[in-house]
Amino acid sequence: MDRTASSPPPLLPLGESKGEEKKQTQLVFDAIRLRNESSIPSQFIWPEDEKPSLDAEELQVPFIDLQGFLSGDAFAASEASRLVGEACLRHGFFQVVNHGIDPRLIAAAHNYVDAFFSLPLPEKQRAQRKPGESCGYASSFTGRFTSKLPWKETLSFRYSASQPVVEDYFVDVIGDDFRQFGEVYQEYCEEMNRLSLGIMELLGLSLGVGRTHFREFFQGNDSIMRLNYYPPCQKPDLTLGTGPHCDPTSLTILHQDQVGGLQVFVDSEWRSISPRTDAFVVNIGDTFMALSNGKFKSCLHRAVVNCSTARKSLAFFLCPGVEKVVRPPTQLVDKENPRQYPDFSWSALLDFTQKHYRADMNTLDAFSKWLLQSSSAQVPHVPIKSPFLSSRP
Ligand SMILES: O=C(O)CCC(=O)C(=O)O
Repeated sequence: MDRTASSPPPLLPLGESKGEEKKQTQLVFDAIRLRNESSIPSQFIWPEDEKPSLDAEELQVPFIDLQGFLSGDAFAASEASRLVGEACLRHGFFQVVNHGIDPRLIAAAHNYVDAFFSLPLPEKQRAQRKPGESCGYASSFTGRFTSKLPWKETLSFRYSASQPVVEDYFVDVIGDDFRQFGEVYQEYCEEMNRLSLGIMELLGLSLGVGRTHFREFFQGNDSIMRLNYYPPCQKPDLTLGTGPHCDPTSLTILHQDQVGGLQVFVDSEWRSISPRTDAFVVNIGDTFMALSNGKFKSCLHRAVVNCSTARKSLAFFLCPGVEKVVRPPTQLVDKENPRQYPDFSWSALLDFTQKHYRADMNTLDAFSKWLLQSSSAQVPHVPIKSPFLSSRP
């Protein structure tokens, strides 16, 4: 759609700083208009070597049937943990089916994504994410970065295993009319919490540290839920919906709608993971990679967009409680397997990714280096005999 005199440009100058030499203009990604534009603003055009392949081959990841495990069958638990372990040693991605989450709840969560993102921009901006914060509404990352911008809008909010903060968030920040949104996402997050603690049992079994170790570690988790909305783009071969990154969090449970767009970097190639309504895509994040002493992989992934259909995904990011020290269990550390990363708190890593570093495939190494350089006096002493900085897959 060509812009007309009466329709303002989708990238609106929000404000200008009165610098002596140069003006700085902040942009807004107004998806409702941009989705039909035949050319896209340069800030959304990715460099040649990062441009997407829209026809990536399928990545064969295991489908873990959780039914037996969830009903207490010990053999099913050991089989599921074996498959989970194999996937996590290789790339850290697998899918779960028969997970016990009501499909009506998943459908409702997707419907509310549509409802929220089709609101006029000023309404969505009631929840505008502030600089340095990890929660709120973000129309692309125009306020934070000036290049390689993602073609998406997101709404992120906190989930706490101890308080109904999701419900409160919608009412307090967006308004009383959004109470039902809050109720649905509160319930959805509670189910994600339950599922992720179950998966923590499988991860504990597959790492040989027992069923309860990681479950207990994440019992009082302080997690993040993100709603992703990718509008159509008339130049999908030039941009990315979500740029390549490893999740800094511990475990991600993703539900994608039927459109498709998730890609994972495995064996030096981008591969896609096609949607399946009855499955959740699960992946290890950097914090769990540190908890496993580098054994289980946090893998680079991204999302591509298309020219005809908006895509939605629901991402629950399990994170430790704020006071927790991230340190692998003693069984995973010995002479042959020295410590790979220093102790850290999740809040320090979150702060690093919000204020100092744009998450990519090297976040954990960069963070470890930064921790050691900038605050060695404050980091709890960890006796290690090897360099922290491992070479990443
Ligand atoms: O939408 C997707 O498929 C991926 C989303 C993602 O990687 C993220 O939200 O961090």
